Amino acid sequence: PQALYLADYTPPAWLVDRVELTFRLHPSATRVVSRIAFRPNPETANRRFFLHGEDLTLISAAIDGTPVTPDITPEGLVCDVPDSPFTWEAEVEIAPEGNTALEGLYMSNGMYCTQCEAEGFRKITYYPDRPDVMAPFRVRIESDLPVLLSNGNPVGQGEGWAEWDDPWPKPAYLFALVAGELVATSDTFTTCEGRKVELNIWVRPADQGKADYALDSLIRSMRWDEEFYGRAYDLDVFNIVAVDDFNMGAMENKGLNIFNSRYVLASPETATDRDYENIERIIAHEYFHNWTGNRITCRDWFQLCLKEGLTVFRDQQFAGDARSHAVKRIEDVITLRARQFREDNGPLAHPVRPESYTEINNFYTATVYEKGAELIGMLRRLVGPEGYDKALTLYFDRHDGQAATIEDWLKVFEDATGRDLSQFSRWYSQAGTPRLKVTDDFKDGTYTLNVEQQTPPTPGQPEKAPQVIPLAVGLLSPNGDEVVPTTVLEVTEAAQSFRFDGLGARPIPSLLRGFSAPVILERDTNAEERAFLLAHDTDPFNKWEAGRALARDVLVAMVTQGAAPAPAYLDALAAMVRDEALDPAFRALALGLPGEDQLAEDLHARGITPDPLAIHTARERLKSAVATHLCPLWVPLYDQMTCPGPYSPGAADAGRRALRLAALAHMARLDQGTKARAHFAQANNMTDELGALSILIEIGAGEEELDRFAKRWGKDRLVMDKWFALQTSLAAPDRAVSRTSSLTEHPDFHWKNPNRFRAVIGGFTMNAAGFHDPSGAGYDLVADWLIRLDAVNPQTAARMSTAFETWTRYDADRQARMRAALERIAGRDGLSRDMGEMVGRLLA
Ligand code: BAL
Ligand code: ZN
Repeated sequence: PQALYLADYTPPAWLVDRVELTFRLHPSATRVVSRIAFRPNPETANRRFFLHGEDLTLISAAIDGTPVTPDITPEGLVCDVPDSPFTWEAEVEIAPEGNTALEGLYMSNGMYCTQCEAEGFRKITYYPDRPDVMAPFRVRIESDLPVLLSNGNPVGQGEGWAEWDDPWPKPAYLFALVAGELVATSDTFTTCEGRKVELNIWVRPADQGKADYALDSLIRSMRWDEEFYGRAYDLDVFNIVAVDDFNMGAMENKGLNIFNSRYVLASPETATDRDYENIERIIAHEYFHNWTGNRITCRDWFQLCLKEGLTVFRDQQFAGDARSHAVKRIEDVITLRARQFREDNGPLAHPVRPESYTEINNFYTATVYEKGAELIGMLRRLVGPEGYDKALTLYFDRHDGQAATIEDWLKVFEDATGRDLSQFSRWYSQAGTPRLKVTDDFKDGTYTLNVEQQTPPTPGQPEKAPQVIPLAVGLLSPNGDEVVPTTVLEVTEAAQSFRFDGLGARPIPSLLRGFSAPVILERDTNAEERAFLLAHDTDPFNKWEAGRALARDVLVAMVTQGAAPAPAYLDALAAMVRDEALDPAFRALALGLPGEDQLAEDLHARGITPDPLAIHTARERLKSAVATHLCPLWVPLYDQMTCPGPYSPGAADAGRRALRLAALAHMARLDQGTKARAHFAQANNMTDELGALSILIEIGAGEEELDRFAKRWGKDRLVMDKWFALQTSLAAPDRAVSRTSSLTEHPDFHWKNPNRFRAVIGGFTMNAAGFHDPSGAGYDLVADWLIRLDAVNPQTAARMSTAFETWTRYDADRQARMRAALERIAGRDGLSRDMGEMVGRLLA
């Protein structure tokens, strides 16, 4: 397979004015008839007529009614065509029931559905399957199934057929079709432009009643996008369908979003607070794509961050408004560090806008999405909220209906604000996480911050130029007063100093407030300063960060020196837990410890080879020490954090439940799980039930409860995903491999279902000490399953190969075993392009 390069972009030779499709659905022999109006692109001289097409059986083809015989290759077809507008007609046959890759048209539990991003449409019919070819689509579906859906507005239906018309020109990746026995949860929404929109969330009949929260989230998202971005919905219908077999989280097809059912279905008994939060966020994300992605799409797949970074940023803003900005920011940064910083630090590091790829499916990454969103946040910080709003208005005005680039995006900011963004654009092209080294001086009332920036080499990028880094800083006086409120310093040089005059005493700096840039801050400091900031910082993110850094330092000392847990940390934590002025959700987060993988990364960054088992043991010891040291606090906290009234997934109750479960987790280390067992038995919602079960498993108990849970929920596939994931991710290190192996023998391990595979195998890869078992058995187990899944579903298999992306961190023995596992995958005959590219990059 050939790599593609951003630098090689050429415009399409042919443009499409209109697409008409007829689907005659059949599980093993669906016929797709296409009628497509082409015209030459006046901007190019090239007239070669190539249509993408994969795994299609061509039945017939004609140009302006005259049959033609194109040359067919595995990637598509080439045909002689006139040098003027013409109509292409073709009929192809495809077999959706045999489509286990879940790209193109496939079947899930008797339902037909599609996934076309990025390049799935070419598995449905011959077409210029590239995002810069946009056209209106009209679709006729013929099937006996009762619900027949496609993009746009319904324009007709009868016995066994339905027709849909989408007036908005769109690229083929936004095409969608669904046919099945489905029931809707419905409402209407009247837009600020006066359009009455019918909203439907379609689920299988057995799931009826579980779409209310998704519908509520959709209505709130529609309102929010009107209020904060001035964007109204533009069709008469908005349909969402929940599908059980889905590679991604969800997909923003125009007017017909298709969702992984785990991000739609919820009831208090079956979904956790985290599930509700994810549903709200992903419903919003896909809805927001209607403008940032659909009305303005990407010129080519190298520009993926144009729609994804911006849309993630928008969903983060929405969730912050709906819940708590402080808590949301902390959660987002935890995820960013766990996924994106990890990616940026290993062999898979790539720029937010990659410059080459072999399989685009491999670039739906934390870097494109989450770092992409951080870039938007930095832009907003640099130009200010008003400049941002002006730029976005210009973006929508200027590029509506177009397939745009990152250059277009930055230009609207330059034109709207007058700011030169040439240096900022490096954030899109340079991979790696910048390190910011900060030292300080204080003399004669002047405080100086000396800042150096440096970005380590990443694959293909040995040298990095300085980037523009917005560094939000506040200064506190020794008595805890804020003497300099948050100020954004712009770091643009490799080394730079910033002065603050007129200070009465040496201040305590609060740096990188709100995590104002996706960088790693390096500064020599001490536990006293961290404890001071944990107690006094007015910036909630940095308050949390101070506690996190304290915990990390304690854990590093425990792992490397066998030190006892530092009392300064335990005392600071106790004061924080007691502080009733703090949001319970914040306190719950502050009680959390850095993850084992994060600690491995921190040790590696300090030049220490991490031992996953030593990290696991230290972390367990620290949890027990916290439990003992703060012993008098847990029972009162547990009793206080009840949620009176019926279950509500809102932020306030979710925060109380989180803090209550954090108290319960510590109590379990002191009472051998007695209270957690009672909590499990009495739980009337999944957050409490699953929370108590996790606590029991973590202390090596809970087998009986696991059985009870399975008996109760055996028929609910989403709940059973949790049951599987809990066991593989939380099993004790010496039992994780055997537990996972035996779960792969379980009759309900439906490994071709991506959610179940991710629960079992993905869950195991999160169990750092289990996965990195010194025998190498964890690596072999995962490699075996990746090989097996790759043959049926390359996309999901390839994505999970990222479990190996940290292999260079570890000792020589583990490195050799991980390399051997990867080489074994690489050596398989018939390896997919997806997996071939991933293991190639991992081993490079
Ligand atoms: N576009 C793929 C799914 C998502 O990011 O919304
Ligand atoms: Zn998206």
